[in-house]
Order: sequence, then structure tokens, then C-alpha cells
Amino acid sequence: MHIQIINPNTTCAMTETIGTAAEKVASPGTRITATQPENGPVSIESHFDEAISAVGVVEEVLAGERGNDPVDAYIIACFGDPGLLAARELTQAPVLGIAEAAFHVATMISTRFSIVTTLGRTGIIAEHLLESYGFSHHCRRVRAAEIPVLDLEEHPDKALQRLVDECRRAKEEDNIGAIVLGCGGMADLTDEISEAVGLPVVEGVTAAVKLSEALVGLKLGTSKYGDLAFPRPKQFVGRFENFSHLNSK
Ligand code: 2AL
Repeated sequence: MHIQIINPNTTCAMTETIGTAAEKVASPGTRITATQPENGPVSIESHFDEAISAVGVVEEVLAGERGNDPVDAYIIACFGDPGLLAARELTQAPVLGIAEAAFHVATMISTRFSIVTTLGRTGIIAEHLLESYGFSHHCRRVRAAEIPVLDLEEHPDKALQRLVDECRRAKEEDNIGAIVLGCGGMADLTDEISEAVGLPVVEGVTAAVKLSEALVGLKLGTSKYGDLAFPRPKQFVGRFENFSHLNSK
């Protein structure tokens, strides 16, 4: 089984962190390819960053679909799940967002969870996803450790300490059974944080790898009936000309 994990930001070090964490939980026989867009923001921590990164995500899915190494499942490894439904239109393979995957898993091991994300201003993105996916009443609180995304790579010790502190506050104050980590760059931190805090810690990259393996094992892919059918081929102009007349399989 071949899983392509797309880090929607353009920071190579974070793509590597994500790929390594995914490989650690992957079953024998699962191959992970971690990629990132050629163009786009180095980190995603605003609505603007997210809108731009969604184009990079669909380009990566198209590259996967057109490449010589067939992809069995795609994972979008940013906690805003940028471009998720658009990506699903482009392939018959399952496409999982890490926020969506983490919410599903957290509700299977707890009745209530809190999210601990990076910057407070990105909290609204998680809130919108909780609402649109139908998980709002499972989430007690969206918290922020107030760390810029790239601090996870550049100042890992400080970032980890802030995350542990915020997760401890969540445990004390939120009446929860689990914590969801709110950034793809936290993919390698579940064990350390869970041990330090004493709660199950769910992280979306690792959750999405295991859910992808389950879906592929069940021979379930993205439905091509209805709104997730391949997009109607049409002309695109200007810098998006190469999206014109996309082939549907
Ligand atoms: C993210 C994420 O997962 N990757 C990134 O660049 N920004 N979202 C977040 N809330 O920190």
C-alpha cells in the first residue's frame, strides 16, 4: 500500500518530521511518500495562508494521480485540512485530512476532547472544521500554546514545553478524556506529551495513516457518485491553464 502524505506548507524539515512520524506507525507493507507543494507559504497560520496552500495541495494530488507510482491514499497534513473536498474530486483514492482523522479517533476513545493548537488566531479554523464535520459538541475547548508553526522545527524544546503546559491546563480545567494536537508539525510529539500529561493524545498525521490503511483494506475509496465526482472538464486561463480539461479516470 502506498500512502502519499502532503504537507501543505513548503518547509522541507516539517515534511520530513511528518514523513518519519507516519513511517513509525505504518504497518509492514505500507509505503509512505511525504511531499510538499513547490509554491506556497512556509507555514499555514491564517485564512490567507490556507487559501493559497489549497492550490498546492490539489497540485500534489494531481502529480500523484499522473505519476508512475500509483497512490492508494492521500493525507493532507495541515490541521485546517486545506483543499480537502477539492482534492477528493480529483481521485478515486481515499483522501483524509488530519483534523478530520483526529476528531474521528478522539471520539472513539473519549466522550470529550480539547484541541491544543499553535497560534490563537488559527483556533477559528479548527472551530469551523468542528462545526462543518459535526464534532462541535465533542470538543470542550480549542486552546493555543501561542507558538508560531515554524517554532516546532526551529525551537523544538521551547515549543514542546509550551505544548505540555497548555495540555496540562486542558486536563485540569476542561473536564476531558483526550487531547487532540492541532498541527501537522506535532506529528512526532504524541508519546512525549501523553506521558508528561497523563491523557491519551491524538495527532492527525498518525491517526490518518492508520485510518487510510483501514479504508484501503476495506477497498473503500472516494465516492465518484454525486458532488465528489471528477470536476467537469473546462478551460482554465492564465496561471491555472494547466488545470484545463483535467482527465477523469
Ligand atoms: C498548521 C499545520 O498543521 N501546518 C501548518 O503549517 N499550519 N496549522 C496550525 N493550526 O498550526
